[in-house]
Amino acid sequence: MNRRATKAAGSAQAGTGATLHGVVIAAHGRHYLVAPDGGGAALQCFPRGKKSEVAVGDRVEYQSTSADQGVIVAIGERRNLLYRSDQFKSKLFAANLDQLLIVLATEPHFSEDLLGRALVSAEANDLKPIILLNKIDLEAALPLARQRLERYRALGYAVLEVSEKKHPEEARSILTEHLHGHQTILLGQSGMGKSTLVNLLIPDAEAATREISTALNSGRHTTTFTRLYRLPEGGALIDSPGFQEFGLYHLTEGTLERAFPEFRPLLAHCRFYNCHHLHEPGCAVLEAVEDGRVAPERHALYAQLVHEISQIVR
Ligand SMILES: Nc1nc2c(ncn2[C@@H]2O[C@H](COP(=O)(O)OP(=O)(O)OP(=O)(O)O)[C@@H](O)[C@H]2O)c(=O)[nH]1
Ligand SMILES: [Mg+2]
Ligand SMILES: [Zn+2]
Repeated sequence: MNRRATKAAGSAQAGTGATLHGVVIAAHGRHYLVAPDGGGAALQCFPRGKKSEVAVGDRVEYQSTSADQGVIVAIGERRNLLYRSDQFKSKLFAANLDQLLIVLATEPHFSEDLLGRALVSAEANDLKPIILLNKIDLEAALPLARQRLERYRALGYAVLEVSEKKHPEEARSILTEHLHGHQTILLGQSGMGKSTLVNLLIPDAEAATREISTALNSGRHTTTFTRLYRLPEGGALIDSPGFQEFGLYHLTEGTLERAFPEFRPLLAHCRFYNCHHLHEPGCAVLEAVEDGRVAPERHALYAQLVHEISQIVR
C-alpha cells in the first residue's frame, strides 16, 4: 500500500492528468474514497504529501492516476470541521456538517461524559445536536436511560426514542423527519446502533459497506472507517467508528463557557469580566450550581474541559 501511495503522489507531482472534483465519502487512515462530481464509481485516493488532513465530507480536487485510483491535490473551503484532540494529536470526524446525531442505547450503558462532550462539540461548531435513544425494546434498562436523559431534555435538546430493530418502520419515519435534507454525522460508542440506523435509511448501504470493507481491507462487523451515504430524500448520513474518548483540547475557554447553554444567561452577571467560573467570588455560574439551577455534573464537565485545554501550550 505504501509503495502505491508514493507512486500516486509521484505521478501527480509530475503534473499528469486533468484536475477533477469530487467529495470524500470514506476515510480509513490515509486511504480515502472520492465520489466524482457527476457520478461514476468512487476512486481510491491518497493525499499528496505526508500529512493527511482530508476528512469525509470534504470537497476535493484530485487527479486520477489509473482507472480506479487518484491523488488528492487540494481540499475545498470547509464550512466546518468536527474533530477531537488530545495533548498530542487530533482526529478528524468529518467536514461540512449541519447536524450531529448522538446515538445512545438503553444497553450497553452509555457514557454521560461522552454525551456531554459531544454536545459541547456540537455547540462549539454551531451544529444542531440531536440525541437518539435506541433499543427502547430493552424494557428493563429503559427507565434508567430515560431518567439520565431528562436533564438534557430540560436543557432544550431534542431527544428521540426508537427501536431500530423491533420497530423499524416507526424508527424510519421519526429519523427521516429529522435527517432528510441535512448532512448529519452519527456519533456514539460502539454497539449503540449507528450502522443499524444507516442500514435502515439507506437502501443498499449494507452492500456498499461490504464493498468498501474489501477495498479498504477491513472485514470486521464493527465499523472501522468513516463513511458518507447519500439519503434518498436528499442530504447525507455519515457513519463513524464507535469511540471511547472525546478530547476537546483544541477548544478555547471562551468557546467552552458558551457551549453550555445553561451558562449563557449567567455569563454577564459574574463579578469579574474574565471570570473562569471555577473558584471566583461573585461568580454567577457557581451561584447557580449552589442553588441547583445548574447541575453539578455539568459544571464538573466544564471544569474538566477547562483543565484539559490548559494542558495545551498555545
Ligand atoms: N435489541 C436491540 N438491538 C439493537 C437495536 N438496534 C441495533 N441493535 C443491535 O445492536 C448491535 C450493535 O449495532 P451496530 O449498528 O453495529 O452498532 P454501531 O453503533 O454501529 O457500533 P460500532 O460500529 O462498533 O461503533 C447489533 O447487534 C444490532 O443488531 C434495537 O433497536 N434493539
Ligand atoms: Mg457501526
Ligand atoms: Zn463566573
